[in-house]
Amino acid sequence: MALLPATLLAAGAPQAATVDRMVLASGGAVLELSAPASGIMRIRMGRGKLPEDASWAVPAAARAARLPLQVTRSGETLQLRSAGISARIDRRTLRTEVLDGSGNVLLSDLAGSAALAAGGGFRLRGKLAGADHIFGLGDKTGTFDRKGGAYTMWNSDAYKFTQATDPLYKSIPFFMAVGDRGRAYGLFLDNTWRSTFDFGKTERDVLSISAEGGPVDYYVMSGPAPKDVLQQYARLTGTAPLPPQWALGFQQSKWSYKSDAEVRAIAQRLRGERLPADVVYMDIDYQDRSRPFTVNRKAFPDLRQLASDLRAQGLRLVLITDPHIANAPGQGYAAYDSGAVQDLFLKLPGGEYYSGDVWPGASVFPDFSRAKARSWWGELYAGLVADGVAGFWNDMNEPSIFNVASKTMPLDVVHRIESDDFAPRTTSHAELHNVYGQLNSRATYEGLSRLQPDVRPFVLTRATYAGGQRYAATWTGDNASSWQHLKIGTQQLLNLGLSGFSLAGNDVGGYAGEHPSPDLLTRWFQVGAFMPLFRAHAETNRPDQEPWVGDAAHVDIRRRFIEERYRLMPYLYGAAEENSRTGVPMLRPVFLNFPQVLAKGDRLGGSEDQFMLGGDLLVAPSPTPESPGEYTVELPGKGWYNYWTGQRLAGKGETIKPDIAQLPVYVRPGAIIPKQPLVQSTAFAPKGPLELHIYPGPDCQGEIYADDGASLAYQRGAYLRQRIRCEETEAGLRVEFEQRQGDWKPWWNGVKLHAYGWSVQAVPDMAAGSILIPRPTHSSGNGE
Ligand code: MIG
Repeated sequence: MALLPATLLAAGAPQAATVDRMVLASGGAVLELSAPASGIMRIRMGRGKLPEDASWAVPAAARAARLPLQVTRSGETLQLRSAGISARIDRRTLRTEVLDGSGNVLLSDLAGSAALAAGGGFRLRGKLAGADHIFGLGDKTGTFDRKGGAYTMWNSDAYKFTQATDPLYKSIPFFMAVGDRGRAYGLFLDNTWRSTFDFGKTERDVLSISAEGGPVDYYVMSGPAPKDVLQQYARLTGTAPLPPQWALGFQQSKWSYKSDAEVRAIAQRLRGERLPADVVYMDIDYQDRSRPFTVNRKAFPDLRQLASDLRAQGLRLVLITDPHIANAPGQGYAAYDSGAVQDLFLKLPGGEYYSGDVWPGASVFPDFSRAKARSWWGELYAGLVADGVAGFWNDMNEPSIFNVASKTMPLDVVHRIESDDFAPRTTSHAELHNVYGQLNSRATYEGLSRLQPDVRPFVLTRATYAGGQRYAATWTGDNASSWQHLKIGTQQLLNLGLSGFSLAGNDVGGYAGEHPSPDLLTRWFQVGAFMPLFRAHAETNRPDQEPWVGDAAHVDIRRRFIEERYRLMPYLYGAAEENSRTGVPMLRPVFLNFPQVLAKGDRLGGSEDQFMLGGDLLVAPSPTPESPGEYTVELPGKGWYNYWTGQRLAGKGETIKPDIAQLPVYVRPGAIIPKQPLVQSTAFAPKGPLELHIYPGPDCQGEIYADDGASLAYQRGAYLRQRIRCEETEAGLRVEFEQRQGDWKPWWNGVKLHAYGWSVQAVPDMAAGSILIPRPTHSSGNGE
């Protein structure tokens, strides 16, 4: 083991040394520190030896990188400095302190060797210095700010969860601590076992992280801005791939559209009502006896024809495929037979299959931690893909099991790890439980990529683990049709976005419980139209909940909001592309774009109910959405614009009197937002010019990104990226088009510039260079 250079440890040797990692042993424990990237310190510890260096979240290449560590010693304290981050370790106790690049302590007193419990497991304890707010941990409910709370990681089917339910479906053991002055750091514990995070709940200002087993293997990220932490986390766990553009369209789901005729009727109605939409989902009832990878041919005699007829209407099909395979030997059930032949299902310690009850009845479960099982699973999609099914939905992958108190499989079910850079071994469900859903969605994603190498896969998963954003979009599971859920859904998605998962949504209208009132459904459509994943879904045996339900006035409002989303598609798509490159989520709390709002204290600058879509749009639903009472919107500065009227606000906010037809949305002064003519589906090319909505103000700039929306041709240069800037001058408003990148030829025919407070102008294209919009002669208008 490469220990610290002996010279440095020798008594009275104060000299410095440079190493690529530092390993220290004391009290039976071995500790290792390394810096895989600028601003990131990785800390591992084990009893007698270090834990295995392998991960389901952090790919090998990201772990292998090592920046130099500069080591100095004073007395028993070793100081390690790397780019943007440093650490101090007590040689005797292995207690560690992590500091940022300027020497500010981020985490102090991280328990050293004493953290390791005798029987496996550990409890890390540290002081939450300057951590005024805590965010992350995925879509857990509780409170938006996790400070003062305690949370458990254990993927659970949480039907009709509430604000008090924990754990939920996902385990994303990553959080970000943010101080009142906007300085942030992050911590990611890469451990898949059941773990808990206590943010000062049990002991004030003390962070306590414990796990029942598995490695002490965590990363501290030094920011300093919240966005920097997200980029550091993305550097470790990856970013989401660029989604197909249709995934940003409106998606209509229901448990279940049960027949060919019913699916066609839904498509017909969407088009007949002129409700733009891109996707119709088919839930479990399309299958033969709920068996994954079968189709009930009585109800769906010709899936291929159905998919192609829908496609002609601009609609794509997404089908559910649960991980439970009916335990049906000798019945000609191909998914079972092919998996059994290759011996890919999970077993009990005695060697027989583990069989659990789920929708198909007795079921067996693929061993997704074997690369071989994942590639077999991926092949199961061949038939559905050939039929023209566009995307897949991986549900129940916590995994969820019926009729048992634990709601999942026994902890002694045996998994095999044969994958990535793990040493091959068997292990128990206790280790693999929290990563089962992530590996299921990985198998789906990689399978689809192999089946159609030049098509961007779309996978929606319910359960996942850190890093799962590389494979699938997600939703928050079985919410209820209540005002409370409409409200907490926003904070769930904000925290998901701060945990690596950008493309996410809540079931619009609510999934379970009482049928939503017309007002609740309308409000949900309004908010959903500004969320990254916009999918309406509801439980079985409930009255219809599609956007056309209710009186014409409500339907009109919902239509208007869905339409607005389609007009904003170039902006939305740009935000998705930015996420795929940088890890900064599409949906953002206000403080992510404007960290200074945190200085206002507990209200988080309105971040909890307000949210931003991309860098420029701020949406401000009522903090009490059911109430007709007035509320105040505070904006992160002066001169913001009303998105709907284009009028500039005089102050830093306004008082809103709720009106069911309206949802307040504001635009950052200095924004340039690309929009397009209305289409009924992203499958149809818009007709007319691209619109650039220019909202003059400081730092005036925007970007347009476009490509074919579906293939990987953008990776070979078939895209368009162009930055646009504006500046108010004596002579007028100067609009500057930078040089474009990429050689994609976009759909538009000319460009229309809407400069608010100035005028509307058409230009033939966005040739590099600048144009001048003259000062308006009268100073009223809003540009429209
Ligand atoms: O036991 O497939 O969260 O969206 O409609 C319920 C049926 C199983 C749970 C999912 C929900 C889906 C439902 N599923």
